Order: sequence, then C-alpha cells, then structure tokens
Amino acid sequence: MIICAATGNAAKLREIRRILAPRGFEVKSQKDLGISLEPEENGSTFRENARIKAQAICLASGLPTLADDSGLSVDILNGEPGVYSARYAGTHGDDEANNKKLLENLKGLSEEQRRAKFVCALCFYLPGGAHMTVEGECAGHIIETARGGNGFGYDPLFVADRIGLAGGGEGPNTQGLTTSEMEDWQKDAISHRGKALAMLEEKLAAFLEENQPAAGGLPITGVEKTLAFERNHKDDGDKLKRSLR
Ligand code: ITT
Repeated sequence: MIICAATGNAAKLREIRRILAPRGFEVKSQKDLGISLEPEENGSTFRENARIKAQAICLASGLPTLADDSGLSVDILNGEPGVYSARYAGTHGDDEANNKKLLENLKGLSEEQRRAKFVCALCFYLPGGAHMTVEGECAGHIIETARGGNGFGYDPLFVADRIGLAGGGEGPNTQGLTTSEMEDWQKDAISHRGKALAMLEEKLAAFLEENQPAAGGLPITGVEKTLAFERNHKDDGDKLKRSLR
C-alpha cells in the first residue's frame, strides 16, 4: 500500500520507513511528492496535532496519509516539554539547545525524580475524510550526560526501561542504554513510535474495510483523484488486508 508520511523530520521519516517497509507499505515523503506545506501545529495534545498534520497533507497529496506527533513528557515538569518538544528552547528542531534546557531544568534531581516517557500519536487519514488515531508510549528516565550516536532529539538523554531482544520481543534494559546507544531494532521494539505503528497495523484492516469510498462519492474535494487512487491500488490494499487477517 502506498501512503504519504506527513513529516518534515528526516529522522522520524527514516524510523517510520524502516518499521513499515517490511510490513508491505511504500512510504512517500512530503518531499518525494513536492509538498512543502508546514501545517500550523496549534493543538494542545499530540493527538490533535497529528490529526491537523494528517488532514492537511492528505488534502495536498490525495494519498492515504500518516502523521506522527510525538515528544517527551517529564513527570516532574508536569508533562513538559510535551507538544513543544521540537521547539522547547525556542528554535524548532534545535536538538542540542532542547537537550541543554532539559538538563538545566532537571539539575540536582535524583534518578527517581527524572522519570519521563516518550509519546507518539499517529493519525492515519484517508482522502475521503475518515481517519483513526493511535498512541504509543515508552517509559524511562533522563540521565545527566548525553550518550550515544544513533537516533535523534532527546534520545542521547533517555534511558528506556525496556529494550528489544535479539530473539524477538523485549525485556528489561539491564545495561541502561540510552535509545541513542541502542541498535535501530532494539529501539523500534520498545519505542513509542514502534508501539504506535504496531497498533496501527493491528487496526488497519478493519478500518479500511469500514471506510471504503461510498459508491455515490466522497464528501470532500479531490473525489476523482481519490477514487482513481483506490482503483489503482485496490490490489495492494487487498493483499495487505489478507496478510493482516
Ligand atoms: P514534523 O511535525 O514535521 O513531523 P517535528 O520534529 O516538528 O516534525 P513533532 O512536532 O512531532 O515533530 O516533534 C517531535 C519532537 O519530539 C522531536 O523533534 C524530538 O525532539 C522529540 N522526539 C519525538 N520522538 C523522538 C524519538 O524517537 N527520539 C528522540 N526524540 C524524539
């Protein structure tokens, strides 16, 4: 199935692609499709922002669209940086400044007081307007000094409670690796994004079944484009649905 990923964040896109590719999804980026739109993320929750991004980019692309709104929520900071994770220190996407601000705000606190979680809301939006949103979480704590070279954002400061295991599944993160020190597969098995994508896949077949375009047409513009897309990709959709049953 071909879908559009509504994100301008290259690191997020890489994670979404590597998790969805083996599951039969071809993920086109906004960049691949020449869409430079940056919808204003003015929601107060991850779910709202994911829906805002998915709807806007779905309208622009005419493709089933997946948006990810995610971030870090620190207990003692009342959930901050939350939906402001990408711009915590002021400049959107300045990971270094965001991490520095986080460390300053947690200075002198014990490991127990540094509990935090990553949250990921995913909205899957169809050209007809039907959409569904799922959420995944990953619990852990914030350390005092950055470690690791993989991942992005707050990964070098985040020690997850769990880790993916070589034989499949997950277990306790006994070595205390940050998600930046983990291999891709070790992070994907336990990450907020990995969990949310697994849940999306679980619910997708039923969602697509319920939301086939009605014979009389769709309630929004771009109807012809949508129906043409559905016709062209019907086989992909059927194959996917069969594989998910
Ligand atoms: P798009 O809106 O274009 O997708 P963005 O980076 O602005 O990209 P968000 O508003 O969802 O995306 O903010 C996500 C921020 O949360 C991201 O910049 C990181 O600081 C943090 N974050 C999310 N997932 C993360 C992960 O897996 N590892 C580390 N930090 C993460």
